[in-house]
Amino acid sequence: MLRIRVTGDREHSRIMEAVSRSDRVPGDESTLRAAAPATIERRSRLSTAEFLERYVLPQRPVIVTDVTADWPAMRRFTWDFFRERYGHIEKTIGGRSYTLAQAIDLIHASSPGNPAPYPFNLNVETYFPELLADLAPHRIYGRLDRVNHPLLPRFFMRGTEVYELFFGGRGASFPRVHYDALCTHTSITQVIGSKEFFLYPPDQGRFMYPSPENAKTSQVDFAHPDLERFPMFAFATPMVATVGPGETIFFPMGWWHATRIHEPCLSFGRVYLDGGNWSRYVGDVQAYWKQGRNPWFASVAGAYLRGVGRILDLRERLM
Ligand SMILES: O=C(O)CCC(=O)C(=O)O
Ligand SMILES: [Fe+2]
Repeated sequence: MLRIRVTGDREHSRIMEAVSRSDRVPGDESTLRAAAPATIERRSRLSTAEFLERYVLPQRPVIVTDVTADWPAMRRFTWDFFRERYGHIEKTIGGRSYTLAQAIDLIHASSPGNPAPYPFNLNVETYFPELLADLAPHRIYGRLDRVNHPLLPRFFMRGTEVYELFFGGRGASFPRVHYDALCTHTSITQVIGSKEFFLYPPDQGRFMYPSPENAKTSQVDFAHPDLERFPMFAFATPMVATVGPGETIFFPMGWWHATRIHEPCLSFGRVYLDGGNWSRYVGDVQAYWKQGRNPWFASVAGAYLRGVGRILDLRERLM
């Protein structure tokens, strides 16, 4: 997680200019050009069958506008609600510690020239488990809610957060294009304000210059791409969408993404597992435990999770 400063629309135009240059590449290089960006569909009153068939199975992103129709959070969650009840919670960003109350003040004063620290993200189960009931019911990206299945104790999700709240202000950005840890599918719901998303399909990983420390994170500074150092990034072609209050964006495993914020913004993120990302997830869990120098547990966990995967596949086939 990193923090950058964004200087607004000028930078956006630079990115877009770089992107449009990819349309003018002659000769052989034209094969590098990414497919023309489709728009992300916006749907409501979507049946489970259509959701699975049109978005989950083919691993296409979608914005669903009515997941939150019955969420108490949409009425209850205000800046004052968090300032009064949870203002004391502290988080360190960029080496400095802020309380949530301070962050909320900074969020309201935030501007592209002086953005509030971001991401100010807090794990819901750790800091406010009592709020999960306000952030429900969910639409599950998959047939079963595998992340919460009794066969999958929470420690198998170590290496990611399952439920998170993100507090951000105008001009802030999630700066590094990345795809999510443990190869999860992800949804982000706007509870207050809107957020702009830049999504790149998995095959555009070849333009991303993954960092040597973390292959899921691009080295390119998204808001100020250094195209001399990272020329292929000019070929990356994002799908861009602004997700508004009450809307939820779902994006599948492996989709690279970054965000920009244009107004005080509170988002709720959560992750999903299903048959489509299970084997990548199991590989990542093993890598996580190996990195923690626990190779014995890594192989036991791998064998266990592969077995769980087979049981859940079967269970889902019978649904
Ligand atoms: O909501 C955002 O700003 C992006 C969050 C994100 O991509 C992440 O936490 O992995
Ligand atoms: Fe992410």
